[in-house]
Amino acid sequence: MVAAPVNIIVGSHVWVEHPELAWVDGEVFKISAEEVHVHTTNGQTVFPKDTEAPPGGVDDMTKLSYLHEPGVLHNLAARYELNEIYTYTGNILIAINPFQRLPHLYDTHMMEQYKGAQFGELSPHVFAIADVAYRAMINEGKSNSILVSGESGAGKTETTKMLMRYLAYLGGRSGVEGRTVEQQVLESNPVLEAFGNAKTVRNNNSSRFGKFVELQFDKNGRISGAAVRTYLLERSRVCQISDPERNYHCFYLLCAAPPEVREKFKLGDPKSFHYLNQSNCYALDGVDDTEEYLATRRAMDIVGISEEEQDAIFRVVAAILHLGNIEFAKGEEADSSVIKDEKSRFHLNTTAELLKCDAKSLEDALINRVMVTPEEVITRTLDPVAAVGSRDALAKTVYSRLFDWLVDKINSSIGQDPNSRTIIGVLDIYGFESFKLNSFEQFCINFTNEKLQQHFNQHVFKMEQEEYTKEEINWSYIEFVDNQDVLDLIEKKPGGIIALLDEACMFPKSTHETFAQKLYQTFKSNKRFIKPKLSRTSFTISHYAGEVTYLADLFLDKNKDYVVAEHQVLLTASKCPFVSGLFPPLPEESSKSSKFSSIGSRFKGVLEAIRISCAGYPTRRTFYEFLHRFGVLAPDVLDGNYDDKVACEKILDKMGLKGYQIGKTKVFLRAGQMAELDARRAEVLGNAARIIQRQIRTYI
Ligand code: AOV
Ligand code: MG
Repeated sequence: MVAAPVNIIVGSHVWVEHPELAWVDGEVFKISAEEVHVHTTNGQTVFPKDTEAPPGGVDDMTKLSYLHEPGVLHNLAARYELNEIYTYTGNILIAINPFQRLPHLYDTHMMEQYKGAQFGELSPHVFAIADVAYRAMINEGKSNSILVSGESGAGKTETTKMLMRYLAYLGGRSGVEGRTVEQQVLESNPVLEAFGNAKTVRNNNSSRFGKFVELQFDKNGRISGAAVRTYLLERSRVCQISDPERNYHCFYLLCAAPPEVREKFKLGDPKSFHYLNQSNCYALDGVDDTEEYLATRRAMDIVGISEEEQDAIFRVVAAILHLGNIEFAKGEEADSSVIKDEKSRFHLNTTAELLKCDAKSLEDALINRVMVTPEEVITRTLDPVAAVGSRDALAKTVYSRLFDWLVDKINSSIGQDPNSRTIIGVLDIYGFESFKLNSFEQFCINFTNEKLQQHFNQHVFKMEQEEYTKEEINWSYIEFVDNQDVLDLIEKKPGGIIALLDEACMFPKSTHETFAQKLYQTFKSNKRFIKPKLSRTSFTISHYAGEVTYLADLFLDKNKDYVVAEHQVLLTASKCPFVSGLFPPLPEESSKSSKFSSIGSRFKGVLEAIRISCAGYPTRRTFYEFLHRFGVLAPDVLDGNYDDKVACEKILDKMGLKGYQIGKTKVFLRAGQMAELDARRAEVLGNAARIIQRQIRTYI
């Protein structure tokens, strides 16, 4: 039998079942109508006929009789053919992006079905995962987090929204009109997506920030508050995009707003704005930006952003577009610049008007720097290149402050429940990225994913194995991919790449070349670090998900995350309270842009998880819990005065179960054994209930 990807071709590597060796690997060298001819690596020629998995595949990969990569892929492919996009691996859900709407899969009827259903009873589904978390909270008072992980475009954000919708369904007030907490939580998604998502090469709606949503529940299991935490918005996109990507959605939807709005903000064709016309992509297939503008305003209403605030938000968005159109020419003095022409002056004046600040002050803040020394105040001029840098820095600062404001506003408007004792968290990050050219943004994104991968390793693998060791049960160790060495390479203090980058940023003389040289020297013999031949400024990191080559050229600039003092002064003085509110007077700029989340996980590395869940003991109970639950299966054992461990053993024997292990304090069951015991228990309890009913009836 062959277990291989569905499409076998000549040259495919396949696994072939072998009477003694279980499986041997081989290569297909001929395919005829009835037969596949395979040369195995142990020197045989075989003609396997059948495929291993049943036509629709198995819904839980721990049920696969043999575990290897082709078998897993084959199973996923077979299910995907039938639009079965979800498959379990023990208690992990694997989702494969269908790239088409499957409305019936997420409708109210489906939600009703999964509500309270036993895990594993129905087909694998994202609702089942949310249901487990919700039940654990209701029944055991446990908080839980659901981690959604996958490469860019895999479907994390869509999955997160489904999870939130289902939790809002379970914990919401059905039939209540108006702005309920759960509605606000759900509507925060379109608002954040309008300002934090953009089209990339991999995904038309790519999240350019990480997000952790914490849903708070009251003692009745109703959603009583929520907190949204975001991580590291990609700032560079505001002023720099490459074809065929787009800037953040909000710019395009504002350019498509009703005419009176566009007039008010002096907006026109997106093609006329430098921050948008660096790419040839303006419209997205199947997306109507006018409709998106209205939908975003509606979502803002529900989230609790007032008309006035909405107006100010879009005014700032428009100001950024005008700001980007200000160009500079060389000034009369050396290394100085002036506003290039009338057109640029128009945009300068419009920017100042929209931000409600003084046009002359804006001009000064763009082209001059003031240095205060103990003796005097020196004004230094910027050349046109530096002035463009200053302009772009201002755009990025304003935009990221605006984004932070939205997050804060959503949090304060939904409100936190100080009495909530249990939460369900949902993490949705930007997925692993590897483009033709990768810069600091990809470095940060991939570092975040690397962190999540480590969390996943620790959680699923290390803890699992430690528990087996602690309980002294027999266990042959399975090597899993440990990515601690990549993390050390990146984040070790001192000596890691980020530490070296921060150091380079502090020395005025450093360039990207000296930085790259320093990396080459320091990590010469690091297995995870590769210097590409012939390159003087790029470096390759061997990530858990593959090798990625980064261009170090803009790392220094992009790492410097501080607000230029002149920009701060300019905007603090804005006559618009919204704008000045984005720039509170305290210049407490301590941040370097290396704030990363360490919560989360990721599951490409899937295979290791499957191996452990399958070979391992996915369900375990303390002796006490076990006896409490399954004592009814053998009342004689309970009466027998055995110690707990022996009593557990006797019950398991009586049930005829094999392959379980008894540790020092816990019983470890194989996959499926808990369900079997539960079924027997239900049978016994069912009988007992029937007997009681019958007795009652005879009394009546
Ligand atoms: P991501 O969040 O994982 O990428 P998304 O959740 O944005 O990916 O999914 C990308 C696109 O795939 C969506 O816009 C949908 O068109 C489609 N899609 C995903 N899941 C489903 C589903 N369950 N049903 C139907 N269509 C789906 V990134 O944020 O780029 O890492 O950074
Ligand atoms: Mg996303």
